[in-house]
Amino acid sequence: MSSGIESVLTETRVFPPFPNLVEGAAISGMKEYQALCDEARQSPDDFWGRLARENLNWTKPFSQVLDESEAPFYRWFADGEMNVSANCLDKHLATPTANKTALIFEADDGKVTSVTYKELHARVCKFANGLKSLGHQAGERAIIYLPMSIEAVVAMQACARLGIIHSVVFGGFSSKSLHERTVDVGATLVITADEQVRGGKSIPLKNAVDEALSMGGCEAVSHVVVYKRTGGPVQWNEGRDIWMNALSEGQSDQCEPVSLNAEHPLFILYTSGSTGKPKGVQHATAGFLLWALLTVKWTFDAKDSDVFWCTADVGWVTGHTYITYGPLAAGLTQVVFEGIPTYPNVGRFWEMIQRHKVTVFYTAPTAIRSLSKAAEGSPDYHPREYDLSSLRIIGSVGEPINPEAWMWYYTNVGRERCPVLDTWWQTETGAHMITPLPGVTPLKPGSCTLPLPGIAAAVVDEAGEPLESGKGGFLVVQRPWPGMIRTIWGDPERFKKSYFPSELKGAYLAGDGAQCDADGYFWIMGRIDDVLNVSGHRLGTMEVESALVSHSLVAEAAVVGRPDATTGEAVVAFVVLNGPLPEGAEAAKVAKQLRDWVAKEIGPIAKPKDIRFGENLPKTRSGKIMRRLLRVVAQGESVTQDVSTLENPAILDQLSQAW
Ligand code: 6R9
Repeated sequence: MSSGIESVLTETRVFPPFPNLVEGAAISGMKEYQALCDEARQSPDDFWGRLARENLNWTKPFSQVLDESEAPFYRWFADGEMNVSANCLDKHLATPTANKTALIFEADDGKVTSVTYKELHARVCKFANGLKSLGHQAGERAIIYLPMSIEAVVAMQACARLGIIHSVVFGGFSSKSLHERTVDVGATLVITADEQVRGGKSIPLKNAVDEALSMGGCEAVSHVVVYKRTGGPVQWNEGRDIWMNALSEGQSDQCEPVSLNAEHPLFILYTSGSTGKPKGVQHATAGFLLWALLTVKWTFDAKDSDVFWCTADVGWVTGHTYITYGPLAAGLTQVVFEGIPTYPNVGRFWEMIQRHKVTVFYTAPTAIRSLSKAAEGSPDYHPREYDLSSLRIIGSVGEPINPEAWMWYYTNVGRERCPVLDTWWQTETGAHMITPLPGVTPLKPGSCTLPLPGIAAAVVDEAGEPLESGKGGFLVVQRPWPGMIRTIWGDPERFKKSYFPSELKGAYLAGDGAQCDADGYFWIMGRIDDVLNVSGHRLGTMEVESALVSHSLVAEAAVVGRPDATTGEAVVAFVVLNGPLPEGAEAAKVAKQLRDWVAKEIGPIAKPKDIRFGENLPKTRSGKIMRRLLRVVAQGESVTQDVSTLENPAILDQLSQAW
């Protein structure tokens, strides 16, 4: 299956919307979509103000929609007050939704537990009261390092209820990454579990927290709350550590949601940028929830009868927007999944869709590509062996989906009767930005199609000038929107420089390359910066390089991406050792050592697939590493470009051997 850009650019198939999904859709038909786009363009304040009043419950109404006085530090609904948790839970209590299932949790071993909205509300209140009893309050920061569980949703919602700003760290990140984030965010509270379980294996989490907190700089952390997931062994720090169930036990199931300013930070989520240090993307209370809820309604055309399943982890933004917040605000029943798609077999996803009668399924291209490959080899677990008739919409997120994977998904999972929604968005955008709508958009495999109403997306050149169709350039958003990033935690200058460079005339720079076709459809071409996308996870090349050079054996390292048929991109590292050039078994041994080191420093997702050793790296005479050439070498191709500016052209041969 090719994942190259060539197949995207020659794509001509078009799939019109299914009539049964047009009728009664939240946005029904191209005319209605156009009318909303026009309303947003002509009077954006009225448009967003109306939607904010219609969709959110306010404890204090706002009088101004958008405050641009400190642009690009935009403020939305800034004198209004509300509470996100009240808008996800309390608002349903007086309606029939109170007794509806909110979460169907399926654990790694297949065990299913569910909670209604009323029960979830009670659990969130009890836990919030527990946190209050420890003295935690609005404005503090909590690190959440939990496996997928009902408890993860409870922890996030409880923080939101009290105005504690959460920063979720993916359970696959190392103690070193956890430490870095705990220090940067200035956490006073950590919520974790004894262990997590993936594919039948237990992996410690509490140990990693203990390790992170012992690295120094985390003295502000006064409590570590531990969810007992497996009962595995943990060290106990009396006075600091407390079991999650013990904390909730005996607490009242009523906890008044704190009325918070619309701009109060709801969460900080770290994501990779083009330097070694991840960025703490800060989102605001009201604007984020509005955008999360609206996109659940618009993109997924949410119906009361839906069973929604987003397969992401709450450690990523997709899990924030489309597990913890959006679907609950919309009152949906949703599936929350702990395991991996290949355990106990590669039919796990299809079996779960069948078991829970999932109607809206949202996953990542990397999962689709690996499951399509697996299904061809294990016909018993092919999606055609399962009853997937409950599905009405299937979505994709995280990276470009190549037309071949799109067609496989459309044919085998959607059975040619469900639209594939290729949703383009980012941690920074809060929720979907460019995506098909089931009741509106003719689909073209490989294109994320058209921007949502209110989203002024465009493709521009270096000077910020719009490009004509067919020309590749920078993807930008020319007007602010409520769900946008507010700043980088603790680094407003970096926020301005990364996202609002002065040449672009005030537009938001997404960091992706794109082009529009003659129908105005967007085709995303991947990152324009030094950010890789491995299995839908963002990874800075600099982050991996810093991890490598921090190893005592390594003198210098350069990391590039290489297209990969399953993971989208793979990490290839070029390494110069302090000692002599290793060969044979010695090279294989050092390569393994370095891979394990990267896993320990950042997390297993950052492990280089190939490591290449050289006595030096290809450099220009001024000493710049020629990454362009390294990308060619990484793909196993011979360099045909002009290498006359290279100081040391012979080095390219040395670097072609993969370990
Ligand atoms: C939601 C999420 C964002 C980056 C983004 C882009 C890539 C995401 C995509 C896509 C093409 C899509 N990306 N969705 N590229 N088509 N439908 O993934 O957030 O982890 O911040 O990654 O992912 O490169 O810039 P995040």
